[in-house]
Amino acid sequence: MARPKIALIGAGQIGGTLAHLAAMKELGDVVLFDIAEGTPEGKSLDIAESGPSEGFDAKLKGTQDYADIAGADVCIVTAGVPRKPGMSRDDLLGINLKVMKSVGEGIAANAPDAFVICITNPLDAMVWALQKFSGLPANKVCGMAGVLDSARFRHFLSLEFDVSMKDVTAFVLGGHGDTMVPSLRYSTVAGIPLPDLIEMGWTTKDKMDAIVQRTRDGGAEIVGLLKTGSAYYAPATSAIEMAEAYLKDQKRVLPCAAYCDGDLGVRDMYVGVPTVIGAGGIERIVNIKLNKEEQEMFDTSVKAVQGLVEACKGIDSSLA
Ligand code: A3D
Repeated sequence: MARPKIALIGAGQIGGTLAHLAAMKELGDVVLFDIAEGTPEGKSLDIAESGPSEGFDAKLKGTQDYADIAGADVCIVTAGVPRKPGMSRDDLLGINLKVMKSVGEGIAANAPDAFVICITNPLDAMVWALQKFSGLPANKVCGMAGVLDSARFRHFLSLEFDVSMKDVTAFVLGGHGDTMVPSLRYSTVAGIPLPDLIEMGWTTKDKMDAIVQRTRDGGAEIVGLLKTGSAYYAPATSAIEMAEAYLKDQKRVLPCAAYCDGDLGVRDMYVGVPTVIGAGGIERIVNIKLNKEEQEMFDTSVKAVQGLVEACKGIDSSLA
């Protein structure tokens, strides 16, 4: 059986890391696409030359030609610009919307059967626009944010409790922005919900609130440290987790930006919700019950995403 084909649209910091991870995990052959001449070719060759030492079997190709992504099983989109210190994700909207139009057309023409994972910010609005521009079925187009935001939350919780990150589960819902909703009730250590751990004296509500805020600011914390761009190792790892769930039909339960049309009360929008990812793409949205406080936070987050979607419609009339 032929190896799966993974197309990475954007060969910058995240794109290069995605290519390295996909090859090392032998998820398939990798095509790295970018408009910057030489970058995808150079990164592909460099990663291919790590193959003999690592011992993986995967072909890598760098290109500026969309024809090379033909028949891709998975497309992961990072094309666009990242933020710099002082910028919010929303400041990227105008420029990255134009990029989504060309990427959507390129995918529609060459890889219409692919499972598409968008990472470009502002995430929830960009994945919404990418699905519209590409015309691919909504269950085959999703955005990576929840896995990363939850991983950040899990990491901080594991430090607080001094336990393995493997035993910490967490859910972050809503839009991938300052209003995201890290849920205490649905986050656990080995199945014990965080509110119970507060009652057990393992931690305090104040400490949990501080960790929730650090999670919300997780992207900005790294932008502030790097100064020249945004995070890329953990974002790439998170998207690879989603791609692997699709390629291996793992039926993983992962939070991601999925198309909601009535789910959790959201209409015609992409927003972070728990999903099941398998060979059918986004196979199911898990319609969890939110309490009053969570629902208010979720609604605020959805409103923020709605504002960005309306801004997209204002910029590109074909989306209206
Ligand atoms: P960067 O290293 O700048 O790579 C972006 C690449 O896109 C560059 O190589 C560009 O040449 C290329 N590019 C620009 N326009 C096009 C185009 N029209 N077609 C093809 N390629 C193009 O950025 P990065 O890899 O650090 O980040 C990529 C995106 O991911 C940014 O928008 C970030 O804001 C976003 N990001 C999202 C998350 C989430 O959790 C959602 C996390 C981190 C970064």
